Amino acid sequence: MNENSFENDESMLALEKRLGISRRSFLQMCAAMAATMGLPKGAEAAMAKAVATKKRPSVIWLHFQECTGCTESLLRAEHPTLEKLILDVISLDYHETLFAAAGHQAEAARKSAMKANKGKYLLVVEGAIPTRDNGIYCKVGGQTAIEMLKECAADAAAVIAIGSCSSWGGMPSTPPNPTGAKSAGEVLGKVIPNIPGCPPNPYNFLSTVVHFLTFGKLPDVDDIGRPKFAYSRLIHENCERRAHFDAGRFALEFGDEGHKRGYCLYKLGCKGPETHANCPAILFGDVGNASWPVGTGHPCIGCTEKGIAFAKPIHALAELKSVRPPAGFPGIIEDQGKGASTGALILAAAVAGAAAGAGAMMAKNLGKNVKLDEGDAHKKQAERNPS
Ligand code: FSX
Ligand code: SF4
Ligand code: F3S
Repeated sequence: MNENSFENDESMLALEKRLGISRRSFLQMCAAMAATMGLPKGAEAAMAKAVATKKRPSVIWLHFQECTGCTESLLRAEHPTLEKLILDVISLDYHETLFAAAGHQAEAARKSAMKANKGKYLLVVEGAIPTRDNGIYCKVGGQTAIEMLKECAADAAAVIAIGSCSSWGGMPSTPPNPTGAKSAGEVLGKVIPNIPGCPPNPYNFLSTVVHFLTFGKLPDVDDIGRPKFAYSRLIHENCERRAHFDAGRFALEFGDEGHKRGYCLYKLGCKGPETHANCPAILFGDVGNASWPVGTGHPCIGCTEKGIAFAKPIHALAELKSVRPPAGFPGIIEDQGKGASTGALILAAAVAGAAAGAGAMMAKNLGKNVKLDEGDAHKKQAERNPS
């Protein structure tokens, strides 16, 4: 697929106007989403067509116990395309943070959107639901969060939990959990699709919604409801510091020589080895290479994973789920190793037909007008880790 495939396509011309971005950038984003989800060749064209022509699904977005970071991360993307695309792909019919309306007006808008789109709307839930004392610790328009969630879920085509709070309880459920905070799935009594992260990555939400729009169903999920394309791999498997882990080169204190050199953060408590997410592959905020927690020099706290974030001490060593470290560690002053370069991974993705991991590595470089060949990747690595 290239931009010429849609040259005189009126719906695509209209979309260009609507989004204020070129067809080329839009198609690159679709290709990135398709690669992120490991979809077969041709899916990107179907996704582009669906976004350009299909009726936008009505979305009712509820806020319960949370910090609104999920919404903020969707709307404060450095790259304006993402925010525009999200707001273009869905018809956001109820969202307490973004609504100009207030009080009864807002509640009336929610009820009329639910009625008009009965059985077809997507319900997105942000925040945990307090269940102690009949849920009195969170009320909106006189209803408890429990009542509102159940009422809105009854006629929804699908319910998606966004963020760790609604996915598994998140920060509000930290022991001793004074409000009895629970996930949306627990309150509804079933496993629902969820996109954990505190905050979650906006690309994972956008990809999930575009999949729904294109194929009429949500992407495949694991046994706890997380889309497999985003959560089937450990952070540790895609981390740019992995070569240091394997070679036994660790930062032992913030600001020490190993930390300055970009060594592995395992001994500072990095939970990458026991946390499933695609953060190192798709990054955050569209600001370029290394824009994810470990990339900036902070250990992963396991924010996507129940029982890790807000539960395990931040400095505690992670359980190594897939790989055991060597019995003895070399000193931290050895020469740095070199991991797979981004260029090599892009090539691998092209050869392998966008297999989930390598495809995601490719995705992070698409749509950003950054030419990352092998030379650039090495240069960037050298800038990050001067030796
Ligand atoms: Fe905040 Fe969302 Fe964390 Fe929770 O994200 S970023 S506390 S997951 O529900 O607003
Ligand atoms: Fe990366 Fe953390 Fe794994 Fe080290 S322990 S390689 S910093 S994910
Ligand atoms: Fe969260 Fe760890 Fe990713 S802290 S954002 S899962 S790197």
